[in-house]
Amino acid sequence: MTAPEHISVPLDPSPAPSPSTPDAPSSTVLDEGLMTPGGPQSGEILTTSQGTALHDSDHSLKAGRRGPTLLEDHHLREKVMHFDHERIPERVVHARGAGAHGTFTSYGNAGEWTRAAFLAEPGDTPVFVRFSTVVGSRGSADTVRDTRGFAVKFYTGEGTFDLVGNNIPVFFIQDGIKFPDLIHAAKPEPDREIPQAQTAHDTFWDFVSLQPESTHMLMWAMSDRGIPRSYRTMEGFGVHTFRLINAAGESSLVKFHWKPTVGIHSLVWEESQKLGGIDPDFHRRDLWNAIEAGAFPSWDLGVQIMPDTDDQTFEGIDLLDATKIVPEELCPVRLVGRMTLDANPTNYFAETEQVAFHPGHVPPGIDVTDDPLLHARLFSYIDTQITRLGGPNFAQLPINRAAAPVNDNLRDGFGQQAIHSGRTAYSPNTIGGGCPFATGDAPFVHFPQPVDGVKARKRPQSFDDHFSQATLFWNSLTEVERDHEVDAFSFELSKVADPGVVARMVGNLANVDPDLASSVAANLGLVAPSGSPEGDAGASPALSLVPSASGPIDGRVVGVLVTPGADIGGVAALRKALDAAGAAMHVIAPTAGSVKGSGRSTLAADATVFNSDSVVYDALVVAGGVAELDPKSAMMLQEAYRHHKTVAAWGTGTDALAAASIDPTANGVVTGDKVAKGFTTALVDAIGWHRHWAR
Ligand code: HDE
Repeated sequence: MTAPEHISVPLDPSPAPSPSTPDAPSSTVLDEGLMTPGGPQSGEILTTSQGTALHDSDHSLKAGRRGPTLLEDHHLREKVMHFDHERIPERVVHARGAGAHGTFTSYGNAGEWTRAAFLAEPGDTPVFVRFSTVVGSRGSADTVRDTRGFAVKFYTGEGTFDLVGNNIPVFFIQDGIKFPDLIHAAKPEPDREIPQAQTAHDTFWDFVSLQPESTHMLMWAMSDRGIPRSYRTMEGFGVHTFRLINAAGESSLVKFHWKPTVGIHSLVWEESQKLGGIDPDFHRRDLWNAIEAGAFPSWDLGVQIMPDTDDQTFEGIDLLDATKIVPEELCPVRLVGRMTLDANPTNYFAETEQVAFHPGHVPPGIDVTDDPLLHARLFSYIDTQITRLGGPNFAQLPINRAAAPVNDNLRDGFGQQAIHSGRTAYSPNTIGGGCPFATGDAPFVHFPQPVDGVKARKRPQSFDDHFSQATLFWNSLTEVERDHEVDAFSFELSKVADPGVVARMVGNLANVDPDLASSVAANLGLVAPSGSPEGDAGASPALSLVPSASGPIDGRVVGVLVTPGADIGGVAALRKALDAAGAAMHVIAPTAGSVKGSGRSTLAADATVFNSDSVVYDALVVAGGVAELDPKSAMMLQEAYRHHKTVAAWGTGTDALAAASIDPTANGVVTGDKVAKGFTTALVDAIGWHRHWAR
């Protein structure tokens, strides 16, 4: 897979003027030599970093075969020195992530609201996306209950736009000054460094129970949204309200949404916990494999457009309060383009690790609002890169380079890659012919918003409503989703040792909904507290994840259990049908290698019963010809069934279902005599429902 052209190929250096030319214009010339032949990875010969060919890199230079090692071994010292410094500090939040390249295709219908050409006009813009968890460290498991980062870098022709969002549309706090407190509370407790990548511990719930503004976000985090099936099946949100400016200079307020084209799907809690051990890379692997298989993940970009009024509210909702959504039923999400991810990174470190996002990277036509959470972010993101990427020149790293021409008068510093030419790195100047100068056809101009106020550490009164949208969220869930919500709160709070913290939190839940609070209290062996939830908070059906129809199954993985004697023709036909539907199929055999099937042919195993588990599959099928399954396979079927997944069998495989006590007539259980069209159609349809909650 190759990266978009502007990333794999160095930017075109402007012709370097001769240093003797007195009025040579200053310009940024990135060092071509680092990327092309002659750079760090060219030719077939192993060399030192200085290009000296080596004859041996396996033995240190010693005085005699048994040593000692000699200090003069410059190759040994360089090799170990470089290795010692291979790691850079991980991100303080969102440390664990996975990235991919792709393209954003604009529908060209947003010109009414924004002059940003990549949205206003039809056309393609290269993107790099990094998905992440928030709390865990770089090596933590993918499937933990957490918010997911959804950060998109658009390499637009008018400058880079970073949409640095999450898979949850609200946040825990309203003011960025509390972010260090929130993260300190969520991270492992500082004396024991426990627990990793978990919020189920005292300090997190201590903090959030004291911050009722967190309640709405907690409702989302404890819902199925906190344990997505895949990065490919998550929504994304810009969270804050941003501003769009059109060619006439008019401003609208906007909330950004990413809608996955394959639907929004989640794991069940038991799966997510098991996957943490069985495949900690589950989401990273899923993204990588889907792209390699050509099941390119895609999302529609949607905007909710609201008038930029003096009070910046919409239908009574304060648009500067990041703990609030604007329900889609009140303001429609209009689709303005589609993003498709079609290339995996070439090198994880160079791309996924070194990518540096910043909510302040906005091109002309997009601007920020006064959301106090956003304002702290506008400081934080480039500040953090100084520690993480070792200096101020991170914009020159290949993955961070703008697609638009750069001529910035920024000079020197650690990690400088450019060989700047000319004498003038300042403006205005005459010696450099006046270049570079500030203007251009469509420069970035901050929206001239009037500002007036008295300095105070206070928040607006409209930020005081902490529960009504938490209640709205609860009202919008189906029964099964409410059960999951209760289970999640119960699990997390059951891990909190301090009874005062638990009581305070359950007390907050009583202000959301009495059933929620009493169910959680009952699970925790507590008396249900009373609260004062809002009577008419309403509901937003768009917030429920339970689908109303079967959806696409692109990138899904179906396991087929076989034993010697399996119906190999049927397996081949099934593979063809699933392939046509965009899904992958893995043959799970008793041993590695191949299995002898019916007749004389053999079947290659993709996985074995002993190296796989039901939780890594979206559906399990027992092949015809299978007489009896071993206990582990039977357990896998039962587990898939318990997790509400599709299970299926054809021919004698149906006996194996019965032997595993699975009712062949139950919802989401597909059976047939052979792999005919009726069987494969029913199977694809059943998988498209994702889960069968009715059973
Ligand atoms: Fe971040 N956040 N954040 N954040 N955030 C970082 O930036 C920060 C917030 C988000 O894949 C850091 O480069 C503050 C909200 C994502 O590289 C850091 C505040 C939202 C990513 C930082 C917030 C996000 C980050 C860590 C409160 C959703 C990963 C390394 C004011 C809209 C980006 C880095 C990637 C990363 C600070 C709150 C999303 C420390 C101070 C709200 C997706 O700068």
